[in-house]
Amino acid sequence: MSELVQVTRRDGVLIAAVNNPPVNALSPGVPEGLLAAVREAAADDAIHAVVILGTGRTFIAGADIREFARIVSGEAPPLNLAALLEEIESSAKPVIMAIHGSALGGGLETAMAGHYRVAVASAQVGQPEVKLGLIPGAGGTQRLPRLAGVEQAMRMCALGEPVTAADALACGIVDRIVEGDLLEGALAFAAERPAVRRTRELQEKLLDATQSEQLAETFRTECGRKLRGQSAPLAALDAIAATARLSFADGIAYERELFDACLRGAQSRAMIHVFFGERTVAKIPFLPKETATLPVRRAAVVGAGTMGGGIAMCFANAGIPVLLKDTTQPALDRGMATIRRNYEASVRKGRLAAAQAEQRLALITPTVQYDGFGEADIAVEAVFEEMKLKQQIFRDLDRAMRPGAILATNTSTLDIDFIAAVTSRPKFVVGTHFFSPANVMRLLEVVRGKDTSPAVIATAMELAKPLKKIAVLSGNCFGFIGNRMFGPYREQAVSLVEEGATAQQVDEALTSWGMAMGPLAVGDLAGLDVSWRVRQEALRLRRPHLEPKTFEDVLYELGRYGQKSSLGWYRYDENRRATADPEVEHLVREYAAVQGIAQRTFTSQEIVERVLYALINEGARLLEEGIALRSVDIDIVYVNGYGCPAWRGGPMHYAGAVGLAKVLEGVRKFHDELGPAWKPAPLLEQLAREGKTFEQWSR
Ligand code: T1G
Repeated sequence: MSELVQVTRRDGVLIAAVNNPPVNALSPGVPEGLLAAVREAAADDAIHAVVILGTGRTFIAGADIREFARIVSGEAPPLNLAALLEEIESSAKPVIMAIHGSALGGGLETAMAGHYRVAVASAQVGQPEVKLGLIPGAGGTQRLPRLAGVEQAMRMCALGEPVTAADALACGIVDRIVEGDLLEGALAFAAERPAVRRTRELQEKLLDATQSEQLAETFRTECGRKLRGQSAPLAALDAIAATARLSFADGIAYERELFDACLRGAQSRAMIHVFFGERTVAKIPFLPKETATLPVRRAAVVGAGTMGGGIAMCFANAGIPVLLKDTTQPALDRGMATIRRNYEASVRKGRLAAAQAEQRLALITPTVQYDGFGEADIAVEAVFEEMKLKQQIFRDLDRAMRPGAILATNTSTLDIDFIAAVTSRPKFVVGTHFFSPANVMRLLEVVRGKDTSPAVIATAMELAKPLKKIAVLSGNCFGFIGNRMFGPYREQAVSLVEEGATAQQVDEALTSWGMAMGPLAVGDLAGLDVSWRVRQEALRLRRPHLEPKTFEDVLYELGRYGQKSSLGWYRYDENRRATADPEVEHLVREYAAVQGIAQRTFTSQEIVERVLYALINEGARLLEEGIALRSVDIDIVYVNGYGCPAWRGGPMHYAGAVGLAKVLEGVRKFHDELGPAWKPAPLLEQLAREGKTFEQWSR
């Protein structure tokens, strides 16, 4: 008995329990242990059935993702799960899979190689491989359609979302929902002496080639919209559609071919980088794991505007009572009305039950006073991006909050230390930069000031979990990680238009590359008045390499603030749909003539390099300065806060994919052509010289 698969016997049933914490991944030794258990059962006449389940918190949650890089590099043998599972399926004695927690990827594939599946009601099953740039590689695209039907299989494999045990029962993946103890339920199922039923032999739910292809086409369109640029979803659809024309064995071979192509592709490397990166960012090297955190049972938010209201919702959604303060009742009423509208929209979309929405609303207490702040464990300031105002609020909070409570600011660029300096408790002051809309965006930048204590940093990072955020720790600089880099990124986009490109050409180049929105359209979304104020503050702080004036200032001075004023870089209709505005083209050419800016045309590749290399170069500076702990922290900020596609892995991962020597060559060229803003970051030069990627660097 391997320690990874523990075998026991009861009532003539051989029980194989996978014991590979934390998620019972199919690491080397686990599939072999399962196969050995099934063979042991076959050889033992006293055994009439096999039950396979997971110990701890879940069934098998998939292949061991950490193995993939080793498989691609040849250090580890290719995945041969499909062959192992087929042998399990060939067992002459019924194999019953008992599912709790998550049966995902190879976990569900293993379950489907069983003859029957029972599950507890709280279990979920899915094929989320596309979220890793992969497709099911152990028979999932061939067995799932045979159990659940082609349409359900296409939806699960192409979109990657898991389904509940109840839905799995309804569509035929699961045979029974077990009340009470899962193992007892599985043993009772085995005691009914079910006949062996091999999934691979089921044909009645398969479709003919025409029907399969029509369905595949429908899902290709949906994937083109929801998963733009990703290749794995399309490969998964091809594998499933092939069930209409290939035998099971040939279907397995075809799936294998498509899986291997995905595994060796850049998109899978990028998405696996993001998968682990989203977990790495929670690990703070200088914070021992046992750093005590402070309790957060009650919260308070100051400012009932868009951000403050969204932040209050985050606390309410986590079940944490929260005071929401503004200076006037009308402002407060507006804020509460927006929150109520947001919850009503979630109920309308079926994301929330009406009762849940009411419960959450009831956790938000509007107030125009600081009364009650003394019971809060944390207050988050979310007012106008103006230092004097923030300092005044922190003086008030310092008085209103109990000793030991945390004072957090949602500032997106301003100096945390300046804010902490006006309080008696700088150790308890921290930045918690939410991204708009705060109740939707997953990213949370936690910003440590020079005096922020380890316990407060650990508490803010830990708070991300109940708030369902991904927290990334940032040092204290202008713009922290995301906005510090977004400055040069957008400045280059504006410069390209000043030099002859059109706004839509610049935006389309970046959206074709994969960004959710182009840099100029983002300016219109956030508000050119907001970015103008941020620029003025940056100029006042004498941030290096900033042009004193850009064409975007002209748009601001004309009152063209973007979507909020229906005019910005683009013209917006009542549904905020953007169209190119010839007036802007005329204005920017006029501006360029006055400024004496030479005009020329640009290719999309040049635009992408100009804008992304500026982002990467600034990211390298952040690493040198210790503002970002690791390059993956920057990648996670950009994937979760700025619309960078996971299949690009984030700007720093992308730099590695391009090759740092090539990036450096481009930066040097721009430095020669465009001046000091393009001075290559020493870290970029060093790593390019050493032939390394940013991921291979650590402080
Ligand atoms: N392989 C290796 N490590 C994994 C892992 C996996 N499949 N899943 C999780 N971990 C690690 C994770 O990095 C973290 O490590 C710890 O486990 C806890 O994870 C052949 C090819 C199961 C829903 O995509 O969705 O099968 O940070 O923090 O919030 O066709 O983990 O503690 O060091 O996420 O409770 C398909 C991925 C793989 C499932 C649990 N399977 N995992 O969530 O814990 S490809 C997946 C999850 C495949 C086959 C194909 C979640 C979870 P550390 P966690 P959680």
